[in-house]
Amino acid sequence: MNFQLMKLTKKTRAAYLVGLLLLLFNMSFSMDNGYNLWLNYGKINDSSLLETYRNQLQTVFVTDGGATVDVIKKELDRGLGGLLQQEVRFEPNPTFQNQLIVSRYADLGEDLRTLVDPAGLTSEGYFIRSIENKKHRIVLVTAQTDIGLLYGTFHFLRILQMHQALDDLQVVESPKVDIRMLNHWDNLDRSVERGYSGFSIWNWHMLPDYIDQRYIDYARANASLGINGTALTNVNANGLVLTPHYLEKVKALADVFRPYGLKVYLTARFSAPIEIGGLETADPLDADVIQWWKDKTKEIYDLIPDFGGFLVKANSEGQPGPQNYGRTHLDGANLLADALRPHKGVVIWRAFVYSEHDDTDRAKQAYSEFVPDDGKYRDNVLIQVKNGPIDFQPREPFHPMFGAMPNTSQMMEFQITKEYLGFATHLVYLPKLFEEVLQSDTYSKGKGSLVAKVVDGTLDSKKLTGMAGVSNIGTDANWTGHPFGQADWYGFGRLAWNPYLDSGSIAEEWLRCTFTNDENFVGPVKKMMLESREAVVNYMNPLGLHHMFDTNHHYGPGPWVDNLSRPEWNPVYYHKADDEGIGFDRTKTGSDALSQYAPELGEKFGNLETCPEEYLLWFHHLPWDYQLKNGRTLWDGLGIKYQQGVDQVRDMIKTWESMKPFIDEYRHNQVSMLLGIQLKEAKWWRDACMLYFQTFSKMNFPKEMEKPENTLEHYKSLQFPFAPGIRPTWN
Ligand code: BDP
Repeated sequence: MNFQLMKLTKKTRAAYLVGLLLLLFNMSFSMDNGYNLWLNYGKINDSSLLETYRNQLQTVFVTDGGATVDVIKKELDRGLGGLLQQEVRFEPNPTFQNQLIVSRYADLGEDLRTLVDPAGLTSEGYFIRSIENKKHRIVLVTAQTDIGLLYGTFHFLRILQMHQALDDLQVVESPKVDIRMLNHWDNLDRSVERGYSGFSIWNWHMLPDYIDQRYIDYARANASLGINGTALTNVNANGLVLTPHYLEKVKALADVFRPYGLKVYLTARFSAPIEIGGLETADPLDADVIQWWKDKTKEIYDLIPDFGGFLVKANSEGQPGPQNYGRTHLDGANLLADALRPHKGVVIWRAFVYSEHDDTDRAKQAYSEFVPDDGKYRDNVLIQVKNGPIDFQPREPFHPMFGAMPNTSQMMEFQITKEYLGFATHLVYLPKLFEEVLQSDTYSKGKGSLVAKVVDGTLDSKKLTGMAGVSNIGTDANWTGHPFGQADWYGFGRLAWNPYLDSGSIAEEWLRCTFTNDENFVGPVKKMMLESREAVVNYMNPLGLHHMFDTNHHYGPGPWVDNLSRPEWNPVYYHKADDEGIGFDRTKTGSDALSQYAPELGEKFGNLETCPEEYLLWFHHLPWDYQLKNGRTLWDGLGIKYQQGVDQVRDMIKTWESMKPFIDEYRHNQVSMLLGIQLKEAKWWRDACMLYFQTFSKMNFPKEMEKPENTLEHYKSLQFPFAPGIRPTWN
């Protein structure tokens, strides 16, 4: 190549070089694989804005400090260097001349101190202020702690990413929730239960000596949102992670995460004292068992002094637990709480329990097991409750335990991975779903007792609060499989920081930071994201239907499945379609699950006049010719909703196709192909469900509905033994 160039004239050589550079530039433009997530510090193309920023941020001063301060400097170097496309000039001292100052509150000079009031800041909070100093400008980021400074730094960079003015910054932020964590359902063999974006990012085999760059970027991404905890392992736990061999590996991860404010948690298998401890029992009241957990916990803290604590799934779906010994969840949780207390750790005990030996409505079982013990749990126990009473469905009413345990710390559990919402194939913007749950009114202390207030603890003055999200992260180049899956991780983090944020603003932030600030892109794509959640409800589970997913892998429709060993694992248990009608009667005439809600809601949902149609078949079994509010029969209404879901995906495709000019070809193309699959699968859901329900209703499809593309027999015959995310064989 060089030799060839040598023979060309100077002019042609220059032309070749320019061509080559353009090609490289184009390639990088058209091949963004999404690895940088929303921390995309691409150059600001608006030249006047770039000039203004460059002028206002001529130098940077960062306070002295340890590892977290080093991280802050690195992030600023990367962020400002990328956005402003110039070398970042760090000054050893404040110059107060067009400078960014990042400094702990205690280190500020008197003149700056008077400008901020630290009283309102928690240890993780921060201020960002712009200050005029004679002819100069200062942007000040200050906090009580280094972690607060790190969070403030990320927020500041986001302001630049979103091209906002620096002239009048008055940001005061503190997280509203204490524990903001991801739950990885990752197994030690690197498979991920309900994971659709590759393998587990934890390379257990090569830890502790090999530190993958991904661990660092994972910590950066989480810190940029304020996520401060990560449970590394599956709730269907393997006791091996508590053995010295693995704890060394966990320590290596904890050491990487520490400067980013990210604490490590582990799932504790309740029978670990037997499996790895050599005891004969795991009875929570047995003296040897109590001692074993104390010793094990101490061993962990000797390695990881800031270890967060244990996350436990017990007596649920075959997992061992205190009930194996005739004890209760309370006994189990308090056992671990006592072991953790001297080290300031917490137990996060999951309320996702239901039993095949209990023939009451599955939706009622968790409440019945936990609520009577309200107030008896130790103060370092949090009960982690899924957002809805069944299981992460496209739509559920909020879980009745929210608001029903005023004297126990409760933690929200959302699922970020889309087990029941189209895997990593469908574009469904989950923060819209999270927002709906958080904004639901429990009425537990009268009107306005929002789930968000239970989560942030303000409703009952709780001392310890938390929100968890089941991770959608894997080894895929872009972390989440679907490029828009990143928005779910992002949105979860933002809502964990502040459960009152609105999902629209979050979508906008994410789009601007991830793709572009071009309004022609942000407006339509934000709209598409916000509508995508209702689309999936329509084409999968309209009008309050739920859990109609095919067996085990949960890929696609299986409303006909009725042969599984446990009744509540069969979709027929949930829709109860028969010749008379369809739906689960949870009123007094049925399972009476409604009585677990506040009386105001019991009345509202129980009365057909006032029950919102989106929960209709969740709470009622209704005849096929029941008349909906628009005058159409329930049967027609179902078909119309299914069709609407399909049409909404068509609209999404149309919107996305017109977005081509605004973003890189690579991600545009990825999303286009995925939307194509989403459309195919939306039709599959519509056709399979409507054909199956027609065997009961015996009515014609409404005229609005397109003709099914295949027969019911065809849909029933589909098998997917290797669908991703399948449950591994549990221990
Ligand atoms: C169910 C999943 C299963 C999980 C369980 C849980 O299918 O893989 O183990 O939730 O949350 O939805 O424990």
